[in-house]
Amino acid sequence: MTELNAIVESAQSAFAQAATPADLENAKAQYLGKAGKITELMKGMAALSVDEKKARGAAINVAKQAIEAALTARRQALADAELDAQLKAEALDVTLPGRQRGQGGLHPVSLTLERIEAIFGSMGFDVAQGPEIESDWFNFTALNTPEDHPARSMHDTFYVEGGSETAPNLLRTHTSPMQIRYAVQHVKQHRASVGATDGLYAGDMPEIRVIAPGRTYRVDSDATHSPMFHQCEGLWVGENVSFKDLKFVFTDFCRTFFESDDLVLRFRPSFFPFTEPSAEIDIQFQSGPLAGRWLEVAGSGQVHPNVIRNMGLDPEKFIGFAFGMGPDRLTMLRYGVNDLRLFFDGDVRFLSQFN
Ligand code: 2U9
Repeated sequence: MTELNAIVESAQSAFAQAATPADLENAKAQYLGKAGKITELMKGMAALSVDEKKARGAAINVAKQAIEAALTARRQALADAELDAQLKAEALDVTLPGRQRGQGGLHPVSLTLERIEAIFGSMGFDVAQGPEIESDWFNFTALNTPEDHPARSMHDTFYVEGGSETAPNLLRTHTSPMQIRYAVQHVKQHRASVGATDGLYAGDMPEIRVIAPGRTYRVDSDATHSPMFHQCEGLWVGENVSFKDLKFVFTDFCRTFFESDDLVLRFRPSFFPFTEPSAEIDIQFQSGPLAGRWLEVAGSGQVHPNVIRNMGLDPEKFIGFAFGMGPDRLTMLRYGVNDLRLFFDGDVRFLSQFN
């Protein structure tokens, strides 16, 4: 039966050459398929006698079983090889360093805001947060800046449609509106608790001591101005508050904030519609890298009587001081950053240096 042996050998060699399961199935079809060599041999037995069929059939069956055994062995070998390759590809290198989740941190301006809040908090100031979309009334008019006031042009901002005297219609240009909101609420609650009647309030009242940190907006953009910037304003209203309290509070704040007792303050006369008299506050370090230069850090003043009235208080009885500073600028000074835009570009290489 050399013919059958030759077929078996050729099947074994075809199976051995099949490199993939698909190749192997194609090779199988050539031998065991409907038109395969073994099937053709079976069909060819039709003309043989019964005895010849017996002998020929048995021989073909032996060959068929040998081919099937070769097929099964090759199938197993290919499956083993595939599994080996997969295991190799997915092998874990336990000596590789683990994947770490990137650690986040606070934005440098947020660090400054937290610092400011902690320092003023320790001096008994409340922290007030409020709307960034404000009404004309709280942003300007209540702060002694009526519609035709020239100071409005320095506060050019983004207006949204609609709006009326009390409906929000602009992006706030400072955080002062939050302080007047806070003061009005404080006075209202106190009046209700003592059952005070109409008119400006002139009775006893706990002092108003509050800071308002947050985002503010103006149409302005260069290395030291951004259309969105931060402010933190402070307000202290009572019966006996004076400029000397302002000077003490602000000196203490600057020394704590900059971690240096080696700095002095100077008050330069200025103008703000909501304070009278008003002053710019400059600081000068006596030592260190910034020593000798006067640096403007805040505006301030005694709260204007019209603003005290808009809180519902009698300006003959109540007096106060206010100040306003730019946390962006304070952050630049503290860390020696010279371009404000770096804070808002969102470049993690810059921002991650502060944590
Ligand atoms: C009320 C009454 C008065 C807040 C004040 C300033 C002076 C001031 C700016 C300085 C630089 C902010 O960052 S900046 O643009 N602010 O100069 N702000 S007095 O006066 C108030 C606030 C609220 C009810």
